[in-house]
Amino acid sequence: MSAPRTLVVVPTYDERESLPATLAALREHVPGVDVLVVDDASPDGTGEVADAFAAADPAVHVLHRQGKGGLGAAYVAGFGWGLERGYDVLVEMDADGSHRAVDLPRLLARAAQPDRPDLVVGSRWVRGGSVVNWPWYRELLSRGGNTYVRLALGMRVKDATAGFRAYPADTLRRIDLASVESHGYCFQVDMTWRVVRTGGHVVEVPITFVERVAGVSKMSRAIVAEALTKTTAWGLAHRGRQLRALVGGARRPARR
Ligand SMILES: Nc1nc2c(ncn2[C@@H]2O[C@H](COP(=O)(O)OP(=O)(O)OP(=O)(O)O)[C@@H](O)[C@H]2O)c(=O)[nH]1
Ligand SMILES: [Mg+2]
Repeated sequence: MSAPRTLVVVPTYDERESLPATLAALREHVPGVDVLVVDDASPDGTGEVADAFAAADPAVHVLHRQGKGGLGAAYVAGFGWGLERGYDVLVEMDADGSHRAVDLPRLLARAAQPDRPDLVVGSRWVRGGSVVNWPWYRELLSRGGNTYVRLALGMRVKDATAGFRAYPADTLRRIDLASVESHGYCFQVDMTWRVVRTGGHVVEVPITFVERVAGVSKMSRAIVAEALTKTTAWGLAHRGRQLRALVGGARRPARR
């Protein structure tokens, strides 16, 4: 069997300083995969930096969008681009150096194992996973957020907010991508929940996550609030469905 065609989608907004090292590391550690930079008209000129890479390397592509539309919309556009072109596996990866290309072959190898997971998450919070250079409050937010997600949705996934992951194309085709409206890292929870709700098998592979050294984080209160509100709403809807199923089951007369 030939190797699956893989596309790494890298969303960028003002990542001029970090993008070159990210692309160089991808080309070095996973030379067989293609890369799509999805840039939202970054004011710092990241789009032109990406264009220069694409001009010099046929494996690098750039999708230019009109303006800052959020991480989720950038990924949905990038996935659409990749699905149209027949890629078998689509990868999410940040441009800021937090996700190490050196970890990607393990994610891809896991995706190709015979049990065929529907989603492979590069996880900070499983045994062997770690975070480098995070202040205590970032770790608390991520661990606390993930615990809340697990309790609200009843999912087993330890790092549902992780943004380094690999999807077989079939998984993305099954999900109604056009209806995904989440913007910030809530997008990651949204996608994980969609995979789980459609009966998908999610596996986690430990990664080392490194805090960015250049550029600025796009994390904001609005992004945390979006994740909290949406997760709570999905959790309530889920628990409501469970309750209705329980009550419906109790009312139904037992079959003889
Ligand atoms: N195209 C596009 N990319 C975005 C947008 N917002 C964030 N990104 C990119 O998404 C990736 C993750 O964003 P970060 O700012 O690192 O957010 P984060 O990883 O949650 O936060 P930090 O851990 O503080 O870095 C980076 O490559 C960003 O440049 C957006 O609106 N559009
Ligand atoms: Mg980051």
